[in-house]
Amino acid sequence: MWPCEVATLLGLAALVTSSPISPADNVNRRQETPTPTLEPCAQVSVILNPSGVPTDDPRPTEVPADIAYQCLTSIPLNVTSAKAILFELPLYLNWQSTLDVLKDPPPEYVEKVQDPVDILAGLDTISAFIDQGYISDEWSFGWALYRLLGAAHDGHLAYILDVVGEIFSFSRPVPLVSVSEDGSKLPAVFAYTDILGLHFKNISYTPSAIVKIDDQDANAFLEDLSQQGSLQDRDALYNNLFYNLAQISLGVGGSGLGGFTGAGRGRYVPLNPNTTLEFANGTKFTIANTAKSYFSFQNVTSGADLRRKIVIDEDSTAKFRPDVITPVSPPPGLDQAAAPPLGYPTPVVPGPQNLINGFYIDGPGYENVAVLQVPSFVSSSYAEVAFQITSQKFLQKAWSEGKTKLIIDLQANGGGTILQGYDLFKQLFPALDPYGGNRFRYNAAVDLIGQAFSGVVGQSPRDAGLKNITLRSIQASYFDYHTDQTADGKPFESWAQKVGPNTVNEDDYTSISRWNITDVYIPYQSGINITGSSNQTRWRSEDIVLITDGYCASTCSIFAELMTQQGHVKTIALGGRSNANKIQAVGGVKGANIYQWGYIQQYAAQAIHFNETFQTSALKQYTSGEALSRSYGNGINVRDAVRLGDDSGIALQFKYEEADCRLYFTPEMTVSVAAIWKAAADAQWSDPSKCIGSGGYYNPSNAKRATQGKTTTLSPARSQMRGAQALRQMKAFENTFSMQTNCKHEAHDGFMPPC
Ligand SMILES: *C1O[C@H](CO)[C@@H](O)[C@H](O)[C@H]1NC(C)=O
Ligand SMILES: *[C@@H]1O[C@H](CO)[C@@H](O)[C@H](O)[C@H]1NC(C)=O
Ligand SMILES: *[C@@H]1O[C@H](CO)[C@@H](O)[C@H](O)[C@H]1NC(C)=O
Ligand SMILES: *[C@@H]1O[C@H](CO)[C@@H](O)[C@H](O)[C@H]1NC(C)=O
Ligand SMILES: *[C@@H]1O[C@H](CO)[C@@H](O)[C@H](O)[C@H]1NC(C)=O
Ligand SMILES: *[C@@H]1O[C@H](CO)[C@@H](O)[C@H](O)[C@H]1NC(C)=O
Ligand SMILES: *[C@@H]1O[C@H](CO)[C@@H](O)[C@H](O)[C@H]1NC(C)=O
Ligand SMILES: *[C@@H]1O[C@H](CO)[C@@H](O)[C@H](O)[C@H]1NC(C)=O
Ligand SMILES: *[C@@H]1O[C@H](CO)[C@@H](O)[C@H](O)[C@H]1NC(C)=O
Ligand SMILES: *[C@@H]1O[C@H](CO)[C@@H](O)[C@H](O)[C@H]1NC(C)=O
Repeated sequence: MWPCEVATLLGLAALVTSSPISPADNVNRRQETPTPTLEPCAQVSVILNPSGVPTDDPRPTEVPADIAYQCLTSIPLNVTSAKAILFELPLYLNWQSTLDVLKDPPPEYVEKVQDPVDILAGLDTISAFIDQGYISDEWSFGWALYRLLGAAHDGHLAYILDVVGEIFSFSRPVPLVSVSEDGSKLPAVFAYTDILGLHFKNISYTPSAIVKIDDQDANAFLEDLSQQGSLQDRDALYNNLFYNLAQISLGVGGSGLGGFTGAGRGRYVPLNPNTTLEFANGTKFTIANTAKSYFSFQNVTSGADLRRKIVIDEDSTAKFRPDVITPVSPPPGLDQAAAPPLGYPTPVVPGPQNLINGFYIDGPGYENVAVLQVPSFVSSSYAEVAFQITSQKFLQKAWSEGKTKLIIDLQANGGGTILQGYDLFKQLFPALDPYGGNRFRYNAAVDLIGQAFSGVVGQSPRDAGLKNITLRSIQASYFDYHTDQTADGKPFESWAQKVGPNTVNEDDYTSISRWNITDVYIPYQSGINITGSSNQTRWRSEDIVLITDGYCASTCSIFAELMTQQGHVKTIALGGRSNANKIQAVGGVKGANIYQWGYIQQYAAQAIHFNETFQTSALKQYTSGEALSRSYGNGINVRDAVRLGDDSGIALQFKYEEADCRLYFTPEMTVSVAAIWKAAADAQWSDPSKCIGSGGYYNPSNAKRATQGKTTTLSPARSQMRGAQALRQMKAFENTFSMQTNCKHEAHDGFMPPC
């Protein structure tokens, strides 16, 4: 079993408390299984293939959660493979912009946001655990890596080993919400079905709050569980456990029915056989936890057999399920409007696939308010132009129809194409020059790639019409020093000037750079030209407000930074833990760029191709090795964002910043989003006393809660599309499970009933 200090070192404390499946439990349970002679993975095979041979669909897709867990932990560890992965990981982790700071972050971050983590030291610890026999199966190895990186609470940073991501999706089939009865009492947790019953007045009982989960205080249980998420802010993490209309509006691109149900990255978190909910009225309700698998598991006889058939053999029939259609390239029409999202009114100007929509609010008192709902910044080529046109059309229409107030609803916005964030800002503040300062962590590979790329680009002028696509992609990359401008808006004169390194708070970074939004390669990078709609601001800063549920990450954080720091626009944050403190508006990763690891590998190979003297350099190690070939999903945050005029050198990721106003979710807001907009308009423009939290912002007891790692947020520019697309696919795949898109219910009255 895990010694206590071992678990703490690895950041596994929350696993022990919130998912009390320790290896010791596992051993006991294995002895109690109904068919003790059958290996756990063979039991899975029997459950998923009841007749033993391929049968007509539908076949079962679910097994009890504990059998899935026992199966995963029965896959013997291939130590050679594990050691190779541990050797290779630092090559990529060296690109993580916050790698050094995470070891010793600014005190305010540690006090109010998350604990420090030394990731490279953690790898050594994992290696030692393998040597000492604490880690002896593939899943425990993969999970230790996942949790170690998860402790960074950086939505751009992940390494998901095949066995962790590919085989099972754990699920608790009961979505919850946390709501305040009247918008001012402390929020309490309810089963979403109860809230629906209340809303439609078709239940005979009075819904009762959930006070305990698995015999623990419900809030404490949920706060611990929420720490499995990838967001950094604790209130945002808490919100992400619950059913949320904006997440549902994104379909498979959102985090489904909420982290409590196992949506998003919650699906990797192993579960006990059941979850017991205890309500305030004394009723107890036990739900069976499950694990779903898309794999057939045909004839799988043991963990070792599973590894052979599923992890190693890509084409195995044990993997193949004819009833599952894996998402491939998007079908046509994805730049078109879809049906209005559940719980939303009909948009006045609908955007592509509910990635953006413009609304008015029905009802007296709100005639002058327009709402631009922006739950995404796209990140996929098919909808870039349609996305931009939607905001252009809507803003013009709203203004010309007398809407003097503008709500920008950013709930659930995990990012997307960086330059779409700039474009929306420019449409609202055309006279302002967006700052968006960013920097890489200096490392030898960044420098060498830049030397190689900047060495060849002079061969041809920067020209969007360039026929040589290799040259074009190199010229459009960060590693051509002509890309980007200096902090004060001048061209870089050399790669040496761009790369630095500059020592900031004892760590080395490249020079601050900023996107050059008039660069000829902007359309190549983002699919659009950055416009700006007119030469004067129409809405004044105080006529605009941003609302978030804390889930504002990546490009959303870039946009929010421009809007608040340069546009002086105020923010309203929704939900949060059950207290009356102030909360942050931007609770997701504030890093400015994600790379997929394969992208780094490809850059390194290209650099060697252009300058053969680099064959013997640090770049030679970036071959497609074990870490990449066994990765189900990965990402690295390569750029810090830094604030205009801030001399502290601290990346935005480590800054704690309260929203200007906090509102609790009410029951109605979880069924009809217009209730949110009305409350936001009231608080912003007529009654600021509606905002919660005049008192102290921080409750130290929360700091004692466990310290762990959930959801992904993506945002590269076009030149980083490979990474973006891979991660988008990964996210879509993750959420296909939790969204249960094949469930038989139809949508009722604008909401999606849980199924
Ligand atoms: C900017 O304002 C001037 C003067 O009002 C006007 O002539 C011009 O068309 C405007 N430009 C744009 C792009 O709106
Ligand atoms: C263990 O992994 C190594 C590296 O991938 C591989 O060469 C070897 O065949 C594996 N051994 C087994 C028994 O699968
Ligand atoms: C109440 O009505 C809603 C909307 O028609 C429906 O989805 C839900 O299943 C009903 N609940 C019960 C308990 O009948
Ligand atoms: C207690 O509350 C739960 C959850 O709202 C509900 O399902 C149950 O029917 C209630 N029990 C009684 C006796 O009212
Ligand atoms: C829930 O799981 C526990 C084991 O963790 C088991 O002892 C208990 O009987 C289960 N309860 C129900 C109602 O299935
Ligand atoms: C599974 O085993 C059965 C019986 O031995 C055999 O007929 C079938 O072909 C096997 N299926 C696969 C996919 O190996
Ligand atoms: C494109 O440009 C690269 C870099 O200068 C060069 O190596 C390559 O030969 C060019 N390809 C063609 C087809 O001209
Ligand atoms: C931005 O890009 C444009 C077009 O390529 C170029 O003319 C301009 O000099 C660049 N600005 C800076 C500051 O590099
Ligand atoms: C961007 O502007 C350039 C120059 O006006 C134009 O050629 C190009 O088609 C535009 N691209 C997009 C995607 O609008
Ligand atoms: C390769 O890189 C070295 C070191 O930066 C440099 O001296 C040399 O000129 C480069 N060669 C080419 C062909 O760019």
